[in-house]
Amino acid sequence: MDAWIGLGANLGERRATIEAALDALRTLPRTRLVARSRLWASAPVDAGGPDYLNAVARLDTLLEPHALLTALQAIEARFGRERAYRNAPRTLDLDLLLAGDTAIDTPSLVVPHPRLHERAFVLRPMADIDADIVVPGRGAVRQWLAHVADQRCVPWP
Ligand code: PH2
Ligand code: MG
Ligand code: MG
Repeated sequence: MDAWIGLGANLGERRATIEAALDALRTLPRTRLVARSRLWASAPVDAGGPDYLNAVARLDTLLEPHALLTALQAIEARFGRERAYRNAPRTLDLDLLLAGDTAIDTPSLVVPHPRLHERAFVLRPMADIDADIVVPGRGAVRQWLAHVADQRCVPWP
């Protein structure tokens, strides 16, 4: 399965956390990290607190989506993720954005991520890897980029 993961952090040592989380993704069982984006600095969307660093990783995995989600949550916990309230500032957020061309709608997991096509901090890193990737039901990432041009989200050196 071609799985896309969004990474975000807006508390603590953001860059070190994202890089360590990418290493954690590399060590998942039956999984290969195929590509990663640059780091992007972004203003919080629908949330408060400090600016985020965001990135996206593309995995080739034999894990099924719910098993992958469980593995992502274990990595978040390892990096001290707390869930104080919805969209609270966080040390690490790992979101399953796409799981191949499948659509999943369960209480614990909705894929494609329902807001990914509205968010520059997801679309721009995805476009680093492949702007022609199709979000099932939405179309290619490339065509959504223009809709989020007003969102502050810049490459982080
Ligand atoms: N994540 C959110 C809410 N808002 N804003 C930015 N810039 N980056 C994020 O990763 C982010 C957000 C919920 O997970
Ligand atoms: Mg998120
Ligand atoms: Mg999340």
